[in-house]
Amino acid sequence: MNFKKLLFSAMLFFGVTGIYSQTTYRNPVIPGFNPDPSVCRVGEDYYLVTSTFEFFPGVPVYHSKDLVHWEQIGYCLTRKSQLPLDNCWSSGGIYAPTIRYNNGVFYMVTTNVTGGGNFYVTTTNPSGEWSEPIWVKQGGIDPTLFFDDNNKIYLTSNDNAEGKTGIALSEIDIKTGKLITQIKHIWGGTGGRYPEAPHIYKINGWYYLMIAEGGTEYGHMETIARSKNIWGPYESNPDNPILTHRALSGQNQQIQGTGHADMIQAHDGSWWLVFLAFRKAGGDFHQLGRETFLTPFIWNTDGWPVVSPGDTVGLIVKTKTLPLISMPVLPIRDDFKDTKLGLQWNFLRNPDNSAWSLTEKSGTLRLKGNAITLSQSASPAFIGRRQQHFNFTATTKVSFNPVKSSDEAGITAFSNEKHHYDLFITKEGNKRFLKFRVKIGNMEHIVKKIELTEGETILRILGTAEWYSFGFKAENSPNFIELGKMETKYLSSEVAGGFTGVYLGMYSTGNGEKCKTFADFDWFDYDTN
Ligand code: 6LW
Repeated sequence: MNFKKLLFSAMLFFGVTGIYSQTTYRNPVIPGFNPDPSVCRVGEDYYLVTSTFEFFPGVPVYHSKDLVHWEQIGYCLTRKSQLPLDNCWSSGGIYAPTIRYNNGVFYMVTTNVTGGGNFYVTTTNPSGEWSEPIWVKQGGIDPTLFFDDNNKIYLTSNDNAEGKTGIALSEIDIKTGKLITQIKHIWGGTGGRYPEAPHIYKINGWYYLMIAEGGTEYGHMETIARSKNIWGPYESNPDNPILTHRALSGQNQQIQGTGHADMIQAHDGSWWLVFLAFRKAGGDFHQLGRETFLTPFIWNTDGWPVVSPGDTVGLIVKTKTLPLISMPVLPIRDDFKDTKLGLQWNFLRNPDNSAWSLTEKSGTLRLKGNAITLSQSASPAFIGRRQQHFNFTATTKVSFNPVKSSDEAGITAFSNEKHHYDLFITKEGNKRFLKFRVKIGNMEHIVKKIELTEGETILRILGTAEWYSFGFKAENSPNFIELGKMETKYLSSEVAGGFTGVYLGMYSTGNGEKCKTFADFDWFDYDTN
C-alpha cells in the first residue's frame, strides 16, 4: 500500500471510529453495586453519587466529562462521626443520596436508616473531605434538595405528611438544616407502590417532580408530574411512566428494574437520565446488585420528557453523546504498595482499625482477625471490592500460618452475613488445611477440604454469570486445583435479599476470639479479560 492509500485508510478508520464512539455507549455506565444514582454538573464536569448501606466509607463520588466514563474520586462519608454504622443490619445504613451544586458548594443529602435519619454534608472539593452532618427533622427516605431561583431551598423526601403516603416537601434553612415551614404532602404518584426517590427541577417556569414507583424490583418505574407552584397541585404526565421495563416492551430485556432516576442537562444542551437497573444473570436473578445506567431523553411538544424508544433502555445505546473522554481505569492488580487503601476497597460497617494495616509490613495488606466472623452483623477483618462483571478472576496471594484451629483467613464472595462463599486457610490438629465453605441462609457447609503444605498460597475465585469456582495453587506450581463450585444464584438479591450486590474480599477471623496470628495478603487481582 502506498503512503497516500495508507493515510486515506488511517483517516477513514479514525474518522469512522470517531463518529462511532460518539454515537454508541454501553450500559451500565457504572457496573456493579451502584444503586440510586444522583448527578450534578459544574460547567463541563459531572459528579455522581450512589448508595452504600452497611459499607464504609460511604457514598462514593464519581467524576465524568461525558456522562459515559466515570472515575471514582473520593467518598462523601469517610468518618464515623458522619457515618455511624454500629447498629447497622445488612442493607441498613445509607440509602439513596442526592448530590447538588449551588454557589460553589456541593451538597450530598441522604438517610442513615440505622443511625439518625436524614442529613446532608457539604464541601467545596468533591474529591476531598466533606463536612460533619447537618441533620434534618424530616422523616422518610430518599431526601433531595432543591435550590430555587428565588434563593429558597427545599427538602423533599418520601415522608408520609398530612396522613398521606407519598412525597413530602418543606422549606429549610440550609445553614442549620432547620425546617422553616410545615412538611406538606405534594404528590402520591400514579398509584404504583413505594412512591419514592423524588427530585424537583425548575424548567421553563414549571416545577417538575420526578419520582420512582413500583418498588426497586421488576415493577420499578419512573414517573413525573409538574406544577407552576412548588407546593402543588401537581399534574401527572399523561404518558407516565417515562421509563420502565415492567411492561411488554421490556419483558425480554436482560436489564430489569429500571427506575430511581435523576435528570441532568449536559453542557451541550442535551438531556439525560441516570438511573438504576439490574442485569439478570440468566434466570430471574441478579448478583451484581443494582447498577448505574444512562439514557438520553427529549422533551415532547407538551413539555414532558420522553425516553425513546418505548420507555426502555438497552445495553448498547446508539445516540449522540458528549465528546467521549475516557477516564483512568483501575489496574488489574493492587499490590498494596500504597500506604492508603485504594478507593475501590470497602469495610463492613465502621472498620476495626486494629484489624488491618498497610504499613506494618510494607507492600502487604495485613489482616488481624478479630472475634467477628463474616456471618455476624458487625465488623470483621474484611476488605472487599464490588464484583462488577459476570466474568472475572479474583486472585490473591496470602501467607497465613494459623496457630489455633479457630484461626482462619482467606477470600470470599460475599453477599451478606447469611450468604457468602469462602475459601480459607485454617488448622486441624497440627496440619494446615484449605477449606471451601458455603453459607446459604441457616445452612453452612464445608464442601471440600484439602491439606496444605508450607508456604504462600494463591487463592482464586472464578466467576461466570451462573457459577463461582474456588481454587488454589502453591506459589510456584503451574496449575490451579479446583475445590468446588457453587451457583451465583444463592448470592443474588432474589435469594439473599437486601439492596446490595456481591463483594469479593479478603478476610480473617479468630471465630469468637482474636486470631492468634495475622494474614499477609501480598496482592489482589481483579481481572475481567
Ligand atoms: C432506596 C429507594 C430504592 O432508598 O431502594 O430503588 C432504596 N429505590 O429509593 C434503597 O436503595
